[in-house]
Amino acid sequence: MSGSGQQENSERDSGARGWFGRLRQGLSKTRGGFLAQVKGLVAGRIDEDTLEELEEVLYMADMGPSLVESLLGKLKAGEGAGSDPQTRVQEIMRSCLENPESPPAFAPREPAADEPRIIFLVGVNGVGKTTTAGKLASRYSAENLKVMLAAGDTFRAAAGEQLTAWAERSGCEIIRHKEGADSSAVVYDAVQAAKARGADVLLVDTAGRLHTKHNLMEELKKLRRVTGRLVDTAPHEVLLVLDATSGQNVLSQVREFGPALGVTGLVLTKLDGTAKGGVALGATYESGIPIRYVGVGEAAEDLIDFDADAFIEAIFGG
Ligand SMILES: Nc1nc2c(ncn2[C@@H]2O[C@H](COP(=O)(O)OP(=O)(O)O)[C@@H](O)[C@H]2O)c(=O)[nH]1
Ligand SMILES: [Mg+2]
Repeated sequence: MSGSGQQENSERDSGARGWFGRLRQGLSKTRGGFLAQVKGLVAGRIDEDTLEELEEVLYMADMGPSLVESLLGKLKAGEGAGSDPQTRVQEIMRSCLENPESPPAFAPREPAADEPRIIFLVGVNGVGKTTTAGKLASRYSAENLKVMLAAGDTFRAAAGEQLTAWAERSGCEIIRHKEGADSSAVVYDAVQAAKARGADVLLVDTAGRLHTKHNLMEELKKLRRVTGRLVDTAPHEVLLVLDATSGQNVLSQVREFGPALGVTGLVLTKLDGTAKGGVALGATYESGIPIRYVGVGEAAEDLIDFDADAFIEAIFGG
């Protein structure tokens, strides 16, 4: 599985079709939106007025209070004062991401050699869980890994159909029950099947809406327990999927789901649809949970490994 998320450098630079080209394209609204303002502001000298305006722009960009305060604090303290202002802001942003406000509470785990890697996709309705599960299935299949999908969202019939379409596209097996079935039964069957058939990866799609939010959380916790009973190191990764176009809600979803569900990584989707892609940075800074992937479109190849340097370069770069 070593190759799972590793993007080759050669792929990076293959023009608009390389992953960096798609990332840049996906972030074009952000680059043209608030970051154009940031660049304009820091083009000259950074003085009191600039700092005030910068604070406003960063807040408007949904970067979240923690990251904004930390950035401004470092600027005020004169960090990187020797470099040109834009480089300073970029460098400070990079160092904030390397040193988040809090350390991550949960780390991904490694499966034993003969066990499947089990990855949960969680998050509220419509953020892109099913799509991300499908994109990951095609990516892993392309690496010649044996992939299975579990249709854990039994609440909506469409979710199962959507996941089936992805399974067909990537040629992997899907475990799916009828609409309204108990999702822990689906997950139980899927984990058993993945073990029995020697799958390398099992991707578990889950529901984002139940009758109440409390029910949703309890159900997701139950899925974790069921899985852990069958494979004690599992789930190996819990990915919280977040819709970058939903602004400040991103930060509140991270606060709510992160600790309750043992989230090990964030996926920021729909960056192609927002000028406020900076929310991704605020979410990871505040929670300490690393961003694993970003989504910049609906196609299978529009899921890109997160790399802080590349991300910052793609939003600031000329
Ligand atoms: N533009 C864009 N659309 C996306 C992205 N990820 C998901 N979507 C779309 O968002 C909608 C909801 O996605 P879905 O996977 O069904 O969300 P779920 O309810 O969390 O499972 C679908 O129309 C997806 O095609 C992305 O990165 N970019
Ligand atoms: Mg879904």
